[in-house]
Amino acid sequence: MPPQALSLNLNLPNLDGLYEHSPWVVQRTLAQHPMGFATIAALKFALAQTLQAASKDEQLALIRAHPELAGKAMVAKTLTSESTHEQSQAGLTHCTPEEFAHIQEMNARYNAKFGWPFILAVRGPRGTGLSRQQIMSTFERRLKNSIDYELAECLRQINRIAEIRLDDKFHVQPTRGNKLWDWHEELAAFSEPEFQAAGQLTTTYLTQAHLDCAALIQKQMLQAGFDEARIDAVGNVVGVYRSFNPDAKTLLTGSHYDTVRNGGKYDGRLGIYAPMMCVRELHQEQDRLPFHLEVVAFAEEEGQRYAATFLGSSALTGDFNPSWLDQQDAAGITMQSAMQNAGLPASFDAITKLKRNPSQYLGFIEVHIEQGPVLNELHLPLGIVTSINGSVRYQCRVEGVASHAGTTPMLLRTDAAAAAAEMVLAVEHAGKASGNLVATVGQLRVPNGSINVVPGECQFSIDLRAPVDEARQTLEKTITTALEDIAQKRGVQLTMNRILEVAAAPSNPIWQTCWEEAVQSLGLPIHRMSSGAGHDAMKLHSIMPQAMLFVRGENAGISHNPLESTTSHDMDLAVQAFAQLLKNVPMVGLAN
Ligand code: HGY
Ligand code: MN
Ligand code: MN
Repeated sequence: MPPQALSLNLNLPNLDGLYEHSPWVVQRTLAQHPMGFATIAALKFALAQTLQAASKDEQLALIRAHPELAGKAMVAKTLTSESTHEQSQAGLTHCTPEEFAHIQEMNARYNAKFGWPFILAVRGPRGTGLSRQQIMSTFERRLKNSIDYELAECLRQINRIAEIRLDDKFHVQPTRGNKLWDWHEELAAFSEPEFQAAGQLTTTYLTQAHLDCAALIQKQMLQAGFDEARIDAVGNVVGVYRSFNPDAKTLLTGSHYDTVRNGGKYDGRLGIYAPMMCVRELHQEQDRLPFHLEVVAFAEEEGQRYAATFLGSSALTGDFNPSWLDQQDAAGITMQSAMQNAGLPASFDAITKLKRNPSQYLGFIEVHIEQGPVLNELHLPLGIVTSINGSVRYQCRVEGVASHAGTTPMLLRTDAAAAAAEMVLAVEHAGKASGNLVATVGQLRVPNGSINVVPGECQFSIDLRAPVDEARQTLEKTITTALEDIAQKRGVQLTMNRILEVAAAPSNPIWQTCWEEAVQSLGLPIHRMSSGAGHDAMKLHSIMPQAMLFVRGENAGISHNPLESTTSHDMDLAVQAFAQLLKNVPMVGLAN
């Protein structure tokens, strides 16, 4: 089905003041698009492209046209009306003397290092304004960046400032994205105690924080108008919005709500909330789809508490490994007892009943933050996933001989940690030599190590990823051979326990096209890209067609990090794309 041609009839308001003291950005953009624009998103992307294509001198002149935060222009009251509004809304006109002095000092350091003023969209990713504390901590953090990174980040911030100013000019608000933002904030309130105390987000499988998340998502689903929302035998939260046709097939969607330790608020969760928002709107309009919509908040994808990655989606595909029930966490608690404590059946028999019958499903679609820098660099809010890289994970153990650090001569040692260190570098070297594959040692520890003992044991993890399985298998062979040679040379014992292997998952062409047409309907270009991160979609891939939509991340797309972020505008566009896809499904004959 060819995407319907969009009419380029967006009525433009006065766009003066969009880019600080720099009308050329708007003028050049309008001159390059004499036919006009279909949507505000299309206009924003064109403006960002003008900035991207401008000369470095023009980019620097634009950056230097911006006032410092709480700087001389504010004191002298010579800010533009837009900047006055923005800086006062962020409370920068009410700094304490200490805050004012701290900001001045940072302005001086920043200018000395970069040669231009620090630029930050102080109205923030939600559009309601960052606190002074958030502004100052961002300022300190960005002072550590490289020149090139900061130049790109300042241009990103300038586009973000323009994006929010456009809302004012068009009298629009990203209402869906704002609501999604608030849902994420509510969910992020639950974190495991020691992390909560440090202001960090960690919700690993079946901890109290994790159970609180499940209960909240279930409540939010019912409030949004789902016909049912239940917690299943592995802790997935399953919401169903039934079709007007009781015999219809089901479209499956969702993502995970568990997090890595000290993780971000949007990894997984955006893929739950975007479809939930669509159901909320369908329900408000008393509208029903020609297919059932099943939204699953998967209980476990990250494999943090137990080495049972994709546990939630594995239950749906019939891949739940019964041996996982006997796995112990760091405190020696088995998964089965954690399930019992959570009031779950805790039996393999009950879990096997969760397997979905693929013949009743149209497919699986997932929205996820990109977790990388690509969309950020392209100034694109949405991307189309063409394939999810396959991955393999190992837990490795090196056994040497513990001995006295003071009396054991260097040449008589069998040092497990030194051997592991050489192995870690071998993993890195093989990854670098592989081209576009990645190899990571994310965990490295000397169990019960002492400062005055030559380590007798050292444990580390390995995570390998590749878009093509054969390439990953070659890298795997290279690495295992290299590590065995090191073990041999050093006289240590190496055990490598493979704990995960997931094949690369190419997107289903029809569902990928559904995403592409949905994105095009927003007036945005299509950018196709593979996923370096693993997702639940790669598990569902084994039993039904799947395709994913990526959403741009803030802070150059950083993820598995508290800096992980997106904006309410980008989340709003993800919801719009999802809603459009739901409309397109019947047209591509998938809903019969
Ligand atoms: O590791 C991954 O790619 C995913 O975030 N679990
Ligand atoms: Mn993740
Ligand atoms: Mn994820």
